[in-house]
Amino acid sequence: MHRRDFLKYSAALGAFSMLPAWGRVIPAAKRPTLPIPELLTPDAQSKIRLTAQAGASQFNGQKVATWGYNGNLLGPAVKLTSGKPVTVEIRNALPEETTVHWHGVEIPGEVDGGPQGVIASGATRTVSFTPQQRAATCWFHPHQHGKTGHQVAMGLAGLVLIEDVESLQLMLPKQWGIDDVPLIIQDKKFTADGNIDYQLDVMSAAVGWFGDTLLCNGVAYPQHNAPKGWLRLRLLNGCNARTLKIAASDNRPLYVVASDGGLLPEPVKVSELPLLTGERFEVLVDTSDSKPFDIVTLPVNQMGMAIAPFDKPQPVVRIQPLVIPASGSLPDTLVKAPALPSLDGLQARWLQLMMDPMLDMMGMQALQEKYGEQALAGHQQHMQMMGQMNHGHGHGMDFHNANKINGKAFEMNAPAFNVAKGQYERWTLSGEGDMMLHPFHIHGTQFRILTENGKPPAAHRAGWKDTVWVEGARSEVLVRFDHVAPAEHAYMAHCHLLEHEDTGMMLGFTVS
Ligand SMILES: [Cu+2]
Repeated sequence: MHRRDFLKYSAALGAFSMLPAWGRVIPAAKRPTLPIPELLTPDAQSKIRLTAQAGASQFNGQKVATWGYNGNLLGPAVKLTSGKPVTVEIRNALPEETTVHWHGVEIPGEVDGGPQGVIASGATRTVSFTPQQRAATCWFHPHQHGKTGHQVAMGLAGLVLIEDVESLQLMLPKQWGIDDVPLIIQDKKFTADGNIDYQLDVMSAAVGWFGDTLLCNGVAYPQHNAPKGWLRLRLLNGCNARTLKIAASDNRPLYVVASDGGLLPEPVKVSELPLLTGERFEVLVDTSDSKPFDIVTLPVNQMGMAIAPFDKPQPVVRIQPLVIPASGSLPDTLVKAPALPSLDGLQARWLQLMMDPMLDMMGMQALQEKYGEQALAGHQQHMQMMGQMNHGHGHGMDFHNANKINGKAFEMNAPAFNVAKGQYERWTLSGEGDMMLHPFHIHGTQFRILTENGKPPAAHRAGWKDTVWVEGARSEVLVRFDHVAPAEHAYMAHCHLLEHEDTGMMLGFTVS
């Protein structure tokens, strides 16, 4: 047991020590304990220190080189309060350049940590900002252009928890690591010599990088012992490319209380909860029947992602209810949802997401050669069609710039357009033309989804969001930017399938 876990358990046991002996925790013998990221709050000077560093972690008894913030893998959960300023000192102790992007946090482009916010190896960058938004579970991760996929795969990711008055007044479970539990879910694969087996190549540029091992907070299939009652899970899909479909192994319902940008008007009961890469949802689960169960991810119909073992449900974490009762509850209503403004006369923008058809075909061929027919997840016809279209073309295709928006691969120094600060705009994100999944993310805003891949959004996706599903059809979002972003620190709009992003499916835009 790590010292941190021990402290956590001591604290939990301390709180429960009034209970009779039969109420005490009986630790599971074999399964690893779910590690809980340390809460990092601003100090008396409103300061937080993060160091991106190289280290090592153990997987399957093997030592593997990993990267983390303030540790070997992943990072702390940075807890901020809406309206309170914070200064973050970011030291880069990695052997290469990196950036730290505050995903979902509405702050000026200058401090947003996009690909222009480079921190050289050995250097420190200090950013100050004041989150003004609603309570939400956000996250931070690298955004180094062309390297984001690799740096995230190496382990760089941490949570940002924003609190506000409203969220504190609700009776939701709030005991960090006890009944308010983060689940950072990622897939990885390893080389025999103890490294994370990452490639950015034609195959991953087309379908994304994926692994064969599922990790939850950095360990495979851990266990969490939870007080009996309402358990709050803060889910983050931190995978590079893999869509998750979260469920309880015994089909007990999940009550979604928050999406990317904050609390929903009321809980939404679901039995399955798909999460695109980069997305967060907070769910409450009732454990009052005292029966243990697993949180699992079910197979998804995404190219490359049904390869074994992901052709079957994969356990994420075992939940073992304790005898002691939990203190939180599931409120009937959460927060007031502001009505959508009138959509008449809004500035409209069209972002056409495009994959070079040659990359599309070559990527699928590579996938089929390596993993067989089933890896295509029913897209065989599409591949044959692409093959006919591309016959004799595509020699010298540069996969590093083969993913595009509106016909252009990402250009660092050429923002695509300027948005007027504080004005609503209606953006259409079109995936028409290829059959690939594009989880699309926009910096500097929490938006509302008007239509999602040609349909009205599901109830739990109709609140505050920063990532939207685009897959062969159109999605429309209502965006507004309340901070400025100059050309030197433009905001990004991009596919959050990290290998699509790294190979060009991203544009910068300014706000003034
Ligand atoms: Cu994409």
